[in-house]
Amino acid sequence: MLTLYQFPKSRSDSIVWLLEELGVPYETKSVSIRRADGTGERDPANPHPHGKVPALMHDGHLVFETSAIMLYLTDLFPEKGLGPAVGDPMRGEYLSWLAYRTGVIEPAMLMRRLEVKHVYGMMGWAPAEEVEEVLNETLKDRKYILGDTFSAADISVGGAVHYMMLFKIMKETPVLKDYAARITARPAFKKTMERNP
Ligand SMILES: N[C@@H](CCC(=O)N[C@@H](CS)C(=O)NCC(=O)O)C(=O)O
Repeated sequence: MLTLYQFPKSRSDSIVWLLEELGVPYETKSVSIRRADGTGERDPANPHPHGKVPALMHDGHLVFETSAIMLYLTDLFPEKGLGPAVGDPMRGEYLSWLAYRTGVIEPAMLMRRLEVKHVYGMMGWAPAEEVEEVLNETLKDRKYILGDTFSAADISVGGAVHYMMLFKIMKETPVLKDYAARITARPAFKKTMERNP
């Protein structure tokens, strides 16, 4: 059994979206988390080592960190075609974009929001403007982040693009707007929004 520890309208929605895309049986357990406004607290029922969401339990084994959970699930259900398998020429790009969401996009955009100055050679990510440039350049001739085929990397990167434009942290451009509209029009995204309104 797959059990997702979640909190509505948080990063765990990406995993709900992926599970809906996969169309596999799963259960969710809603837990409390610490919030930016100082409310909320760690939930002893949450197995995540930092009390964060998402956390996934699969037959008694814990998986945490959004990118790891996404890779775990697309590898677990290769027949669903939501992530290139080992040996596929697109596997490397797939892993890169999965890692890029949490390792580059998120820190760059949060630093912009918090007005923290970027320091090259020290920070393991690029400044927000450079990240926007890379995303716009990559997506200008591509329907999805890997090309013509939708994958979990679109939930990862595209989900971040969608929410960060919505919250005005990322600059809206026609390329990114079209991309976000394309992926959020998917039935699995709509189902996720219905589950966690
Ligand atoms: N790097 C983690 C980040 C997870 C995370 O920070 N989740 C937030 C919700 S969006 C959370 O649980 N915050 C509560 C806390 O920091 O204790 C991942 O990608 O899974």
